[in-house]
Amino acid sequence: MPEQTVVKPRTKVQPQTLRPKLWKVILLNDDYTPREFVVEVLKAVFRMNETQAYRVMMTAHQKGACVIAVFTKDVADTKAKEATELGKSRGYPLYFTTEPEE
Ligand code: TYC
Repeated sequence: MPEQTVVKPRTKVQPQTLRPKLWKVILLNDDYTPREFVVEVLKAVFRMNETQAYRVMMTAHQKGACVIAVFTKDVADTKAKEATELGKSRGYPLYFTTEPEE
């Protein structure tokens, strides 16, 4: 039997990532969408109660934007799209965006 050289690959072991990166869903202010409609969308898509939804809406209204919550990327993208579409279906420029958490 011929001699065999076994070459062991030198692999660098990466520490396992325990948590997937989370993404923020951000509500942006605009001048046209009615306040009450923003509140209804927040309640429907993000399962907020009236008080939470009103606070988030007012923060975006006064500061220009408000972080709503964090999710995995898929869920954040889906919810942002769904909420933006609800506004669009009523002719409003309501806009939700996503960005990775630090
Ligand atoms: N600025 C809007 C108005 O005065 C209300 C509004 C609040 C719209 C928050 C979007 O993300 C928003 N009718």
